[in-house]
Amino acid sequence: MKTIITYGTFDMFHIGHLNLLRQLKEMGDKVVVAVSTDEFNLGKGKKTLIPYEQRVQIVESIQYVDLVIPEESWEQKTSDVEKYNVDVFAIGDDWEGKFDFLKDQCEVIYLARTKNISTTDLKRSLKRL
Ligand code: C2G
Repeated sequence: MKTIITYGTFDMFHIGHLNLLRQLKEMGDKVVVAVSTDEFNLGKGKKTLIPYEQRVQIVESIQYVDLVIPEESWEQKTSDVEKYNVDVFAIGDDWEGKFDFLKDQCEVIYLARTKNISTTDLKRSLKRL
């Protein structure tokens, strides 16, 4: 049983998020997704549009996802990898190199982001409507 974990806000869920989660399911058997809480996001300087509970429900309904947990701190990744017997940590390459410290515990993979879509762009487009 190969377990993959990833972390993210998944605000205004879009094809970039779906492409990432699909790739994770193709890589392993169990996909664990840590969804950033609203409070944690404020710490990232990100104001989420869609509240945490709704973002959890949306991610939980994605066929590629097996388990959703809260992301509440930067530090939890190390203990999550142990707690969920994670084989692979994967995230988009906008984070390239940032989580290499996990290489002592599991494989670390940075996946190419989907081009021409981001929550930031979606918010900007909405403002122009
Ligand atoms: N993503 C992608 N392509 C896009 C947009 C996003 O592949 N066009 C990926 C990101 O690289 C990330 C995931 O989708 O792996 C979730 O993106 P965000 O919700 O923007 O995640 P972020 O706020 O960067 O949170 O501890 C890590 C952080 O919680 C990551």
